[in-house]
This record gives sequence, structure tokens and C-alpha cells, in this order.
Amino acid sequence: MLRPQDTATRDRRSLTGLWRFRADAEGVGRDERWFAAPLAGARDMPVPASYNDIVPGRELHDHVGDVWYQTDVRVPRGWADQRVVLRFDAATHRATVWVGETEVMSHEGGYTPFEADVTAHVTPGETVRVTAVVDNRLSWESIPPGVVVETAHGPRQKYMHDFFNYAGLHRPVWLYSTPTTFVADVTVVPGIEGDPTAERPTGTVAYDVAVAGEGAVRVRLLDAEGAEVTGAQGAAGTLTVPDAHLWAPGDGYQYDLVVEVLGADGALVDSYTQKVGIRTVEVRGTDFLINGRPFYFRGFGMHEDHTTRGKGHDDAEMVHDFELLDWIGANSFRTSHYPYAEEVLDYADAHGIVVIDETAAVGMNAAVGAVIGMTVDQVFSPDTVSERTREVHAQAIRELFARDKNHPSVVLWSISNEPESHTPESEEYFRPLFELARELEQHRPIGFVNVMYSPADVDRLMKYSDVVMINRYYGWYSDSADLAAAEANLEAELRQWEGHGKPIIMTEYGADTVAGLHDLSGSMWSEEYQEELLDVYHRVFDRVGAMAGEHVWNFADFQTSRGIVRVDGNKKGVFTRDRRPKAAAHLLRRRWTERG
Ligand code: BDP
Repeated sequence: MLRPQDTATRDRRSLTGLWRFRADAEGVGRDERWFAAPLAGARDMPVPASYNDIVPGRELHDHVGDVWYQTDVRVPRGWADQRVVLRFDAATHRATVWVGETEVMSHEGGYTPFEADVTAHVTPGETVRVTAVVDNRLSWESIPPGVVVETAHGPRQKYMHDFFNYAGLHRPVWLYSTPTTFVADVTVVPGIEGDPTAERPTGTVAYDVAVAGEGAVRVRLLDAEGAEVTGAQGAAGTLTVPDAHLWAPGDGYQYDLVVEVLGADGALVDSYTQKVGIRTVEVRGTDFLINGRPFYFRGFGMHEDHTTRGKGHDDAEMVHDFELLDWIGANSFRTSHYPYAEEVLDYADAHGIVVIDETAAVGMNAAVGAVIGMTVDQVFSPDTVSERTREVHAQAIRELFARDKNHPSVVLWSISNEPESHTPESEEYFRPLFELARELEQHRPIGFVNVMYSPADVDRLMKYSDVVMINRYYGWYSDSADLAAAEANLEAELRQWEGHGKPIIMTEYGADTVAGLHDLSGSMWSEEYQEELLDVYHRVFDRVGAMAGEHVWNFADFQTSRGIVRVDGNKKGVFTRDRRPKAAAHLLRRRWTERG
């Protein structure tokens, strides 16, 4: 799905700001048609933001069910004869939207965009009311899964993943215009002819444009200075780019593919600009190659998580986080554990940061659930994570790939984090999803992230994965406080995974660390222990030839559900939640900036 854009033929109006908001604890708003009038008893709520931490008290923080958002927007006068689209970049976890009293769309899944053609329901120059009901409930048929337990004291949301169930309108909302004949989709697949390690090789850009309506397509490829490099007629083809400036880690060079739809008279009907980074990605033996060169992932699993706004996107926080990644010498991160805002991927593209892009399929694991605070006998069964869940999961994969397919920063997909992967039931669930992912994706590697409970001798899913991605907590959840044992056991396990003959990326390793807690005997939770533990892992990584990357868990401390294993959230951050460095930040900076 194309991102809204201002071009010669398109305009956007942002609907970010304060919306009218009302929680619907009784779940009566749909029957009472709250969309049909200005929301009674509403309070102000910022968009984008999670609503949970905006208001003091438990009520909104722990709300389970629907909340209502409403705003008024004046449709620009100049949009007469245009197609008008209403787009939500995300609504967590599902929403139904009305324009005036007309229901225009519903969407399942909290981290991908959705939109509707609302031309028939608006009048340019006039104001229209937009209402969205957003439901935060997780069930056995949502991704991620969860269970709402009805208690004598009200509903309680349980889930098996280790981050707080922030909800609301987390990303911008747009009203935008396009011509009635318009560019509906653009797909680009970059390539390199000959030796990809050459200084300025010949690049290729295979493109495919979907047009709604009748019109001829013309494409022009411009370099970063705006000079035309090449072009072509026709909705699909392959452009050749002599002396290509490649997109590469640390060099976010991009071309502009200007896509134009022309009328019978040759006049411009629609115009859309797609950024293109020319680079190749390949797994060869135990190497992960970008542009033919082995790439070693250094960085973090992250979270979209900040005080007050929760998972709400914010440019200041985003740029600051990227500046910290740069300061520490990270070259990559994983969008653990859900698709991040598109602004994040655009920034990664533009700055040469490499991304492992993950779906929201997290917490499909009873053993992990038991630690977090939800018990379930069997995660994969007709009554729990089932074929119906798989349909939702498949749709999440389709939407993620459709949204992010053109980002050069995305080099590897993760279709799930730490699912149970040692049982026949889990294999049966996942095999079709790997097949689907391969059908949708022809040029990037695909994988999933393996959990500590499924080592190489029992895991049944790694054979479907191009890369071995594993999260390990030797020295924390196992071998607690015993780093000598941790070192030996970690190495022994990595040697087993080496047997797969694939690159290994340690996608999580780390220790909960209370900022400011120091201890010269290196007790757990101290800054010293976090440093020592990271040193142990790094020594081992440097001995194992198949290692292709290290992502520390986590970039920053983050909020989780409440329980006996977390003190105001997960403290495995290398930065605190307000982004102050723990001692480990300096250790990583030394390692990652000297390594180059
Ligand atoms: C892993 C999960 C991650 C958790 C982490 C932890 O992938 O979401 O936050 O461990 O326990 O199980 O800190």
C-alpha cells in the first residue's frame, strides 16, 4: 500500500492533533451509535499516542475493549473532482471507522495501515466528522494472541509477550487526494549486474506499476541531485543504471523513481515518487551478503516505547533514537516485535541503517507465557492458536510485505518471535506461513526468531529459515549469576547451530540492569553484571565463524505488563527509558566503533 504523498497531482491533510476521546468500558457505543453525533462526555486525546498513560490512574491504563476517537476535518475546496482517501497509518489492534454516519472501513491488526475511498461521503469545502472505534483486546484470533479473562472485578487482559499492550491511534491519520485515475501501487526490485563489489557497478531496477483506470505509464529515474539517469515507457520493465551509486550499510543513497500516468493527450494525470535504493541481499553459506560483501549485524532489538506517549510515533524521539544508534556504532536493528512506523523505515533507508522487519506474531509460547504471567496448556491447538489465527497471521505477513517491500533498509523478514517450535503442532501451523512468505518475497531472506526452549536438537522450524536467528539468555534466565557456565553453554549451543550451515544472528542477549546500581562483586541487576555478560557473549561470538550478527536486548528499558518479574518494566536496556546510557553503552560503543 502506497504512503500518502504530496506531488504535482496529490495533496495530503494531516489529521494529527487533539481528537475527542471516550473510553467505552461497557461496550455500548456501537449500539448507541456514538459515531452519529459529537462524542458526548469526551476528553481531549492526542493523536498519535497510546491513550494508556495520558491520564493518571488505572482506568485508562488497564482499559479493556473499545475506545472512541473523533475529529472534524474540512475537506479542501480544491479537491473537487478528486478521489478522496482516508488513511490510518495504524490503529491498535483493530478499528472501525465512520465518515459522518457512514461506516467506511474496518481493519484487524495494530501495526499496519488501512484506508478507504471516501469520495462519495465528503464534499470539498465542507467539514466532515471522522469517528474511529479502536479495540485493544487480544484473543486467540489476534496477532499477537492473548486472552481476556472476565473476573468479578471486570475484564483482565492476559498475554504471553513481554511488552505492555499499548493501544490507540499510534501513528498519523491522513485525508489525501488523488486523481480518479491514479497510481495504485509500485513495486521495485533492485539488482546489480556483474560484480556487486565493484566501485560503481551497473545497477538494475525492475519496476511494476499498478494503475487504477486507463492511462499510459512513464517512469523516470532521478539521482539524488535530481538529474535524470534513465527512464522508460510502460507499466513494468527493468531499468539499467550504469555506474550505480549503491545503497549500502552506512550509505543511504537513494534514487527517485518518478512514476507518471499520462492521459490520451499526453497530459499528466497522476504522479508518484518512489524512492529506490540499489542493493542486493544474499545468504551464501554462513555469510549474510549485502552487495556481495559479508555484513555483520551490530545493534539491538528495539521497541516503540516512550514515557507518556507509549507507542505513539514522534519524530523527535525517533531521530534521537537513531542518533543514539549512530553514537554507539550500531548498523542495524530488528523491529521487535511488530512493524514499526513507516517514518522509521524511511529514516533507516535514508541513513543506511539495516533492518530486520518483524510481524506482530509474538508470544505464541506457553513457556514464555509462564514467565510473563499467563498460563496455558497448549498454545497450538484448535481452541488456542489455531487455523483461524493462522489466517490472521497470514494477513499480517501480506500487509507487512506489501507495506515494506520497497525499503532498501529491510534485508530480512522475521515472521514470528519466539514461537514454540519444537512440537509437530507448531510445525503444522508455521509451514504454510513460510510457504506464503516465500511466495510473496523473491529476493530477501526469510526467517523467524527461535526461543531458548527449542535448541537445535529439538527445533522443527529452522529448516524453513534462511538465517538462524536466536534469542539466548545464558547468564540470566539460565546459568543465572554464573557467567563461566554461561560462556561454556552458549558456545556449545552455537556450535550446534553452526551445523545448519547458515549465518547465525544472535537477535537477543542481555541482562536486566537497574541504572545506577553498582556492585564490585558483579551481582545480577548491576551495571557491572550487564557489562560482564555482554563481554562473555562477545568473546564467544568472536570464536564462532558462523556468527553474522549481534543484537543486544534491548536498546532501551521499556514498559511491560505488571507482575512479579518486572519492576516498572523490562530493564534490559542499554539506555534507560529516557535514553540515558548505562555503563554497557560505552562498552558497546568501544566494540562497535572500533570494529568499523
Ligand atoms: C525474550 C523476548 C522479549 C523479552 C525478553 C526478556 O523475545 O520480548 O522482553 O526475552 O525476557 O523472551 O527480556
